[in-house]
Amino acid sequence: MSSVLVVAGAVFANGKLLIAQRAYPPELAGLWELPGGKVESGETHSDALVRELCEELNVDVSVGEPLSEVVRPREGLELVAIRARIVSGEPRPVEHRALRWVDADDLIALDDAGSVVPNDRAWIPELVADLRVE
Ligand code: DCM
Repeated sequence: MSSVLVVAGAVFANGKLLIAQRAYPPELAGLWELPGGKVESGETHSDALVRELCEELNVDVSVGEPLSEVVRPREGLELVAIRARIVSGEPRPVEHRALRWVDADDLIALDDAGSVVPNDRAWIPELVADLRVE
């Protein structure tokens, strides 16, 4: 069985992190995530992230270091988050309901409120640590 690999972008700018509110499926709609999507065959993680953030946010990004936590919610699904910075464009929610720039306290509050996509919760400590030094 081939497994699905998802890359998600931790986009930082001006001391904040960009998060996106899902519009679908119904069980995830309204929850916040790091934007991204599936790596297609022949793509590197970096290629896939650049493509996904162009499609979803209409921005060009430069790709940095991955977060250390790799999320494996079930057999055959793996999610990797990679730090990125916007090189050109102003992000807009092409596929999401909304976008938001958050600081560490905002992110913790959203998580405490149960408003973060379950798969992405494992990244919060590392994202908060990054935001504290941004
Ligand atoms: N996904 C996730 N967290 C993210 C991005 C994606 O859990 N930050 C999951 C949701 C879907 C799959 O990855 O199961 C593919 O994402 P999408 O529907 O956005 O293409």
